[in-house]
Amino acid sequence: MQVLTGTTEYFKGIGPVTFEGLESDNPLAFRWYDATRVVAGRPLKDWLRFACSYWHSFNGNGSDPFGGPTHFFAWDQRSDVLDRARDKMDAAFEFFTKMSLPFYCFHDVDLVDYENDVAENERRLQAITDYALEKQAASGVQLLWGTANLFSHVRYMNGAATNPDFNVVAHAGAQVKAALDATLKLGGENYVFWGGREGYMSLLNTNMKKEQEHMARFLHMAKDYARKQGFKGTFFIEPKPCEPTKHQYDYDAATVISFLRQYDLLDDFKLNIEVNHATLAGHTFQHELQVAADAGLLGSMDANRGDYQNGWDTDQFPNNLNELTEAMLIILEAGGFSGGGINFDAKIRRNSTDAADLFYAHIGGMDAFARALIIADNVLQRSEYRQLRADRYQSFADGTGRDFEEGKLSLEALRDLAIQNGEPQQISGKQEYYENMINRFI
Ligand code: XUL
Ligand code: CO
Repeated sequence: MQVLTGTTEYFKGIGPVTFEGLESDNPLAFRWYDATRVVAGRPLKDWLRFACSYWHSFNGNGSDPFGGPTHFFAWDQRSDVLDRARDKMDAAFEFFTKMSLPFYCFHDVDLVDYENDVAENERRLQAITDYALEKQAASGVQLLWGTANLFSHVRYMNGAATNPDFNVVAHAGAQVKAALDATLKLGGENYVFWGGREGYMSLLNTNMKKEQEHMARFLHMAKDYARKQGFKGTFFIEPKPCEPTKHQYDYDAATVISFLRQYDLLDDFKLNIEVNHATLAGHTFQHELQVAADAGLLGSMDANRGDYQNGWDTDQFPNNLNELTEAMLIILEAGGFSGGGINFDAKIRRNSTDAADLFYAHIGGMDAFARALIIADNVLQRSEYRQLRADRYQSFADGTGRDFEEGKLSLEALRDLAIQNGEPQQISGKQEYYENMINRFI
């Protein structure tokens, strides 16, 4: 990929980051991510489809509830709002191309600051997406998905599409319309809905049924509008159980799937599964991926990791090989993502303040995923993993087990078979054996 810098080079002396292999001890090189290496019939770049999150990497300034910014950006200096937005975009595309990141993702307000004037915001988004079109064409970087930030503005404090005040719902609609227009204009492959404040802080003041019906109505309107404009991509819902709300309606994959089914949205929507959202819901990441894959709805992934010692969304860069290998087993067996990819919804720490830290973070994440994919493919191709799992269900392959699966048996027949066959023998689940199989290939 050709490195793309604007008039200023923001990450001086760093990159382009290339694949150097296992012999390399260069911290600014890939040791595993060889984009063109073919694994399970496809190059790594096609399995992984890495994307950079605009919000964490170019807006996230390190502030937290206890202190202000620690990341001071050279692209955030000029007084004119569009000058500033273009500088930020120069920095972003310099980073994407130095990292060979094929995709990026954004919220509307990540690209350019918004005010309270709907028409002015639309004008700003149009102007900055004109610039993004040029940048995409010059670099080959593509938009994996766009979205609208319906949670930061003060008007959304009681929700956006689920707000009890219709005036707020209308503003959410205006914002989503403009974000859809921007996504379409940039050839975005998908569009995401993460309902950060679509939920409640207290059930005492909340009509949950009404709010969920409003959410479904809103999603239908957005989908109908985008399709009418010619959008061919997929809409993703990103489940999360809580934070910032006490309870978010898109709690987890199973909840979202049943919501999509109830409101007739299954033809257009799939899921974007995020690691730390899964763990906040009391699940493993693998569980959420499997639920989505089993429903044929595994659209995309937001990659990050949480912290075992606390219960909030820390959005750290992924580095846990065992966890990622189990995830890649599911993704390989599902045949990859439906339209999506791996978006690093992750941020460098507040005290990671060197320009190179953003590079180390993405290099680590990309290498970890590439390595996990290679390990998972080895497990599938070279171990007894598949066979053992299939053998576990052997009793349904023929005879009465098969009759059961095909609905040919009654409950009375089960009773008679229980007597006829006697007490079953113990069959081990071999959990430790399976766990060792993964470690064997790491
Ligand atoms: C928040 C989160 C969002 C979505 C996009 O937890 O994951 O950044 O990915 O709105
Ligand atoms: Co996310």
